[in-house]
Amino acid sequence: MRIVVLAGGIGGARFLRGLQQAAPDADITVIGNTGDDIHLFGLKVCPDLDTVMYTLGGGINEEQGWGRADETFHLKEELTAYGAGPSWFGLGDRDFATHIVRTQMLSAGYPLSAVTEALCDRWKPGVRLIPMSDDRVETHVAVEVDGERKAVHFQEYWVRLRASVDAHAVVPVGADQAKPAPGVLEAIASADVILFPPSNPVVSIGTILAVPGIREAIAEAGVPVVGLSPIVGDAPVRGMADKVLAAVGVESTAAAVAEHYGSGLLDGWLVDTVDAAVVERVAEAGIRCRAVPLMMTDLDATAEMAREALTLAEEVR
Ligand code: GDP
Ligand code: FO1
Ligand code: CA
Repeated sequence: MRIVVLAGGIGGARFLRGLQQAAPDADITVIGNTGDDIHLFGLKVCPDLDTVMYTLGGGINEEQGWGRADETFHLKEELTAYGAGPSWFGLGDRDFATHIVRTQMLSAGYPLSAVTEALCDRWKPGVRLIPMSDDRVETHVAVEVDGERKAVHFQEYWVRLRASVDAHAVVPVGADQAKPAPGVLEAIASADVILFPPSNPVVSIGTILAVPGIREAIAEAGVPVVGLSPIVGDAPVRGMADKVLAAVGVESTAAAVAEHYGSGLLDGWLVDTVDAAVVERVAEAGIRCRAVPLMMTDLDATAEMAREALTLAEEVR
């Protein structure tokens, strides 16, 4: 079975581990979000691609969910001593090596998709990980600070500001001109099932869908498209997704997120058992819906979520 998964960082990566356990023989292609990417100290950092690669490859800091295990921060301390910022973004020594190799290869002319493949040669994530695009896309967030309206990089909004100010707009800068990376449309066209893990609907999956051609390819693939809600009990399980959902006019509920994707894209939607009351509302929107436990507390619970998603996919096929 060929499964395509659109993934952000932590939510996507953790779900993928469960999917690998639930469907060990499946051929899984992951289309990764690159809107979170940022250039720091002359290096290209791809947080969501790295989170997937490290999580599936056994190198992730499990508690934190991003960055490397057994990490040290000597380089960051030295940079800070020179006054070279930003100091609010925690790049560790081991992680720096990834960004150095990536930047070196990009400078030599390799596209990001080829670089990601090369990095995965080391980590062996057990999936084919493709960035959504080889072209530069950078999510910016329009905010108002001290009465002044300005746009900041997504990482500045998320990590430095901790989404503490309201987001007025979320813009995937460059997306309208970006092309899907090689292999993306082919993987979608030959998929047996397409899954939206419980990733951020706006700045992870929304950004991937903003690359011209990807949304259309999914809608036209003619195979089941099933998503899992990242919103449980009217709040994100983790992080500040509610702030960016508000920016695009979507309430933070499992039903509203399903309606936001819409029946033109989604065939099936899983909500958590605490949200069982919305199953009917989602069904009325033309999306087959079921309430099952959606907390990725451990690998077995996550694998069960993946099994439920694949079962729902069979029902809508
Ligand atoms: P990021 O790029 O690291 O922010 O990760 P993603 O975009 O892939 O996923 C972020 C989303 O994962 C957040 O909105 C969380 O609500 C969601 N999430 C995290 N853990 C869980 C979980 O155990 N269950 C569900 N349903 N969602 C989760
Ligand atoms: N998240 C943080 O909250 N603080 C950090 O200092 C931070 C550093 C960082 C470095 C490398 C990397 O791959 C990810 C990092 N993240 C950090 C996570 C990342 O920015 C976020 O998880 C996502 O992009 C939010 O969607
Ligand atoms: Ca992210």
